[in-house]
Amino acid sequence: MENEIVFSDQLLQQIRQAQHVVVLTGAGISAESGVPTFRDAQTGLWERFRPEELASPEAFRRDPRLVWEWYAWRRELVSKASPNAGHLALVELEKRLPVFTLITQNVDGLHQRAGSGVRFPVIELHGNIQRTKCFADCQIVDTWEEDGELPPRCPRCAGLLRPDVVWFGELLPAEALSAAIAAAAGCDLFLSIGTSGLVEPAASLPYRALAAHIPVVEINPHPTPLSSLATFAIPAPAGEVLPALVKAVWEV
Ligand code: BV8
Repeated sequence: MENEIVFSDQLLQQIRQAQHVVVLTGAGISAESGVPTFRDAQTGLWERFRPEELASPEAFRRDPRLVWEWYAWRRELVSKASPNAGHLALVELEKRLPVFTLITQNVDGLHQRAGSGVRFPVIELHGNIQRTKCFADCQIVDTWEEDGELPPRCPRCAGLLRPDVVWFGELLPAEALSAAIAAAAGCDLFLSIGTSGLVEPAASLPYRALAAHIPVVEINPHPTPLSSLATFAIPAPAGEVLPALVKAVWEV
């Protein structure tokens, strides 16, 4: 078969023998679902903004309506997207491995829609765009009055509503981050998939695995700062690599 991906026997053996595999995903795993990554040019009316200019409390304070509408556009985009073969292969890994920890930087919820999180909860480091919270008291809000004003107001305190995501300059959820750090340093194999590795503290996770002498696999069609340090670097799309990897390991 042309372009068949060949994996090293060492990698296949390591997965077969692993008790605990950790996967960190970034926007690249959702690229094949049609969800633009952060490094892709913003499309349409958002092309004149950089994500970092919109994904921050300062941007929200400066122009809450603009930020709310950016997230509404992304929510719409994500709701029309479907999990791809890469997401589904990670569901297989969760089913087949003794222990599996999926850590995601993505806020699109596609891992859960694919079926991840049944045996082990998905660790969402940066929140989830489908959840909304009050900017004033940070409490999650499920329903609110739509009176045409954007952003809508919190039904409890009339504060502005915002997406339940971690913005630049905001702390990550402490429990999620400490679980991710513990998993990265305590597993047998760490896979970094579809991330440019530029945003901290998520970007430090593969290096924590390397520091603990845990083999690290990178799956990314483009080089990143991790590529030269990873134990295995597979320069190909996740939607192709991951199903082929599951097939090669379990000969399904
Ligand atoms: C924090 C949610 C403590 C929102 C996101 C100065 C001032 C303040 C802070 C900082 C500072 N300097 C540094 C910082 C820390 C800052 C940071 O890291 N900044 C960067 C830009 C330098 N981090 C923070 O602020 C974090 N909080 O540190 O708190 C603190 C507090 C105050 C002051 C200081 C410190 C919070 C970071 C979280 C931000 N929120 N998302 C939203 O989504 O709207 S981050 C967002 O961007 C994503 O969640 C993701 O994490 C990141 C994008 O990264 P990737 O997922 O890797 O996506 P990217 O597009 O970059 O890359 C895609 C990759 O996929 C590419 O490599 C591509 O080749 C590959 N690819 C493409 N197709 C495929 C593929 N791979 C596989 N298959 C394919 N088919």
